[in-house]
Amino acid sequence: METDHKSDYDNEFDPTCLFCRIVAGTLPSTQVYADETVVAFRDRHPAAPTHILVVPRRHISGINAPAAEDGALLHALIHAANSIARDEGLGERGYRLVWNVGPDAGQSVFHLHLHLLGGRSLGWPPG
Ligand code: DGP
Repeated sequence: METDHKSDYDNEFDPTCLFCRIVAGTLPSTQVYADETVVAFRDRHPAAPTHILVVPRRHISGINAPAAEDGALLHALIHAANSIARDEGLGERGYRLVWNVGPDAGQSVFHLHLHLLGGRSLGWPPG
């Protein structure tokens, strides 16, 4: 799949950000979805048989950033996540969508990303 989308879309880009570079195609990833707003790729350290990260193309530091409170952006991310989950065969079994925010939640990459986890029974409460 074509991964160098940056020239197609005039969005904010932080060259020091890992996920900006993945979105731009300058770092490799296994991409499973892309549209004009959102890119999704498989997590490098999967915590479940299906573990996909759904990210905006533009750089936003996390779901707690003011720029994340954009209805159209949130709609695009959630719509993409649900569509990917169906494509991954998780529609019936179910899946989990997770935003990690800050140190207690273990956020390690400061480019907004929605985790899509599934393919096994997921425990609750999370660890
Ligand atoms: P979080 O802890 O919520 O910030 O999640 C960051 C996730 O990003 C974590 O599950 C591992 C994943 N990750 C980190 N570096 C890379 C990478 O270079 N490629 C991919 N595909 N995933 C990465």
